[in-house]
Amino acid sequence: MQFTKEYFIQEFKKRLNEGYAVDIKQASNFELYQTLASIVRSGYNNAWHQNIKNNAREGNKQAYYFSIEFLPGRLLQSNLLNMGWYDTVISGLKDLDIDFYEVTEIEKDMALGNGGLGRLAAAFMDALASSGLPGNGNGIRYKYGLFKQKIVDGYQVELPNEWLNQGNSWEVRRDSKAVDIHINATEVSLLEKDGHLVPVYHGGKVIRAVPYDVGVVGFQNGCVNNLRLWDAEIPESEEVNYRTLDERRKIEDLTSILYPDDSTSEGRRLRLLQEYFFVSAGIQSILKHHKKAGHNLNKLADYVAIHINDTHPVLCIPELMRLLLDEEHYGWDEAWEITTQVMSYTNHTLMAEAMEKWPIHYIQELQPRIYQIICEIERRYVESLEKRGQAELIPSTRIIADNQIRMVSLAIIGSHSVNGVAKLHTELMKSQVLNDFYRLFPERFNNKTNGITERRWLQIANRELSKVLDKTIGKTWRYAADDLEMLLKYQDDEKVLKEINHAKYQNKVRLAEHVKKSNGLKISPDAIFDVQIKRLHEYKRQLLNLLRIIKLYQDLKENPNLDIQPRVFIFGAKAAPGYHEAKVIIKCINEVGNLINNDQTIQDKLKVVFIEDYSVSLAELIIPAADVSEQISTATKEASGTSNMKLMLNGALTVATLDGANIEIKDQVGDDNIFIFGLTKDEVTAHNQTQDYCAWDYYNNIPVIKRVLDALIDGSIPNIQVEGRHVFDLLTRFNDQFFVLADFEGYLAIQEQVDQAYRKPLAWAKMSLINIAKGGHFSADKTVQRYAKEIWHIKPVVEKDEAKYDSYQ
Ligand code: GL9
Repeated sequence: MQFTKEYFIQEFKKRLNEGYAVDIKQASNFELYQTLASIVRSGYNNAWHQNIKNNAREGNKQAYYFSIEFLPGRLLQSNLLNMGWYDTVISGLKDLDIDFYEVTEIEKDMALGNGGLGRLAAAFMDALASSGLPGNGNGIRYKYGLFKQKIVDGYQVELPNEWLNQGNSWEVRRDSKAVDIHINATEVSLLEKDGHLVPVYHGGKVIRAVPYDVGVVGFQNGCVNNLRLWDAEIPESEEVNYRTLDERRKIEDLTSILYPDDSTSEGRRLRLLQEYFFVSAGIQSILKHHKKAGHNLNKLADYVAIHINDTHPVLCIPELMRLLLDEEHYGWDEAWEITTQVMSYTNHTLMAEAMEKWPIHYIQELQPRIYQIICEIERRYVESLEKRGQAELIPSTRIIADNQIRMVSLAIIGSHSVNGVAKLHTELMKSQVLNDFYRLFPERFNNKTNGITERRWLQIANRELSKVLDKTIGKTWRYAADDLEMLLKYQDDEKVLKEINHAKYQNKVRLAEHVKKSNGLKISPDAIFDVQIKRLHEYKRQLLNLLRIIKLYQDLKENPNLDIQPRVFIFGAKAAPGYHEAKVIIKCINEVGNLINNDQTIQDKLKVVFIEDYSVSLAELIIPAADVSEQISTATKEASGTSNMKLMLNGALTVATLDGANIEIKDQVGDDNIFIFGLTKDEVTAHNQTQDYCAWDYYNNIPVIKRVLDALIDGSIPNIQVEGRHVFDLLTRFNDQFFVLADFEGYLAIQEQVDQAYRKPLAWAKMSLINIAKGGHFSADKTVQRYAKEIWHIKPVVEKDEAKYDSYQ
């Protein structure tokens, strides 16, 4: 049946009545949202079911993306868009006098991730389905998403994010697919059974993993893939072993919280248990499916590709080995061959402190058999290097060292592919941090530059610009992002340039309204909206931005008539709760903001806004309104970045260091349409090697630096006695690890260019247009297609066929 407006209206009324026994007039937004979601679900469930059956029947090879984080945000709008129902639904609701956008606000973000890494995993889910590729996600159904951030007296306060309180409309619990996991055995012994020696676990407990599946709807192609998130429960047979509430709670805790830290290694046993839990559940479920379809496990790699997203799921490797050896009775060599053919791994960061290492005894206590298997992998690996005459590479690449398991080593040794996430990152991986592995296994290393779901960031988030695009270049860009390049023809067309500026202006008005509500602060859409939105981390250098704000403020105090373009500095950033320095920086940003925002003498030339609780949904509001995109990490530190791509796609101009994917953005838009500054990777590497950097020299010899840093400790910024001193010390006494002072003057100079450029609206709009036009380059569709072809060897199984979502009911 065709999904028409009339049909939708009738169905909507019927379901609202059936579900809630209310009329539209009395219905709450929540009831309206639920009703709408139920119609959407019914619209894709059939395609979802067919997809599962087809893949099984045709024996299609499928990829499974194992990730401890998925950060999809809200799904209502993207599902509607992907089903081709968006306009029909908006118009139908309008007829019913319902404000669609108000209803969408009810949906809680699915925030099962910290930042770029989790968002990328969600983008890949969308892109796989949209490319008709059979690719599924495997992760954890956390009861609490990433913490809710409140700013109280300028400090970050973390509150629980109870996103599941009102249920999740998009998930389906699948009891029949549950699997059991044995943990904490105190001993493993070998027993003979049916002619095989099999390990028997003594002690410990069994946990049941129950999957909740979320349908991932492809863009107007009828392809619905599966995102499987596991929850932990107590199996009935084990209930007697969990007699107290406390004991039961321990199991519930297993999937309660998302680990809120992406860079350090604290509070860890639970995290390791989470890692093993979702890995074991996922692999068991894949093998069950494979066997049920009647395939031989010898042929696993013909049907299954397993992707290890960062090292968190690396136990995939010993877990698959365990199942093949112990349950399926393969010999070691055969099992190892299967495992390495199936596994591939992405590295997402080269920061030493983020490289996972686990104390041996943690793993031993968690699952002794897994530990035995890791030891055997290690033993054979060391032996093979000795045989190859490469014993000198053993210490740096071996898996077990200093009583710890190095997860990166295990990932590389047990996979056939290792990729980085931007050209520079992959190059650094090969030439520096993982160079010894590269020497051993050059053929495994490859680059896959990250991408973004352009449909969400343009068609959903930026409807104003989308309209301008439709009018100017037609609508093909909506499904072929490369067609955005057609815009280049209009780079000197004044009418189009003005329309682009006007769209931006409207988006800025919308953001200004939000800021008025959330921060009680009035900001002018005529000012430059200068945006830095990302996790708070020293290497991302929000501090560099802050120091410049202080400098501007000092200049204005000295000379109130200083001719600068009014600017609103907008920050959105969460700090890991245990990351003290990051929280100190948040406090400083807020207090500098208080000082500046309340100072009448500077005539609204500067404003500083910290938008609390940054999320995917807030990004959808902020990004379309940004004029300037701050991508100012210390060169070599940001593996790729992805907000840089979203912001350029929305026409913001990038102020950037030559780091991560910024370099590829520069290559796309050309030197004239981006503002580059700062130390290069070679200069940073040289400083690190020679240890010649001396922050005090910058402080002592460069007056502008001294003046700004002194403001942190001389009381001129109220309420940061402690925090200001801390930041001052980080930048001087602790020798400014991230070269903020070295890059400060270059940053001031480039920002002066930005200020000048903004004074010429048409020239600015032209640069903006070129950024939009080149944004199609970073589509996640293309990125996953490269993974599919070069790593997973999977093929599209669904061709574009819009009608499939319309065969409704
Ligand atoms: C990250 C990198 O730091 C980013 O540069 C990269 O764009 C993303 C996706 O590849 O991965 N690695 C990492 O641990 N995080 C990243 O964002 N951290 C978080 O997700 C919080």
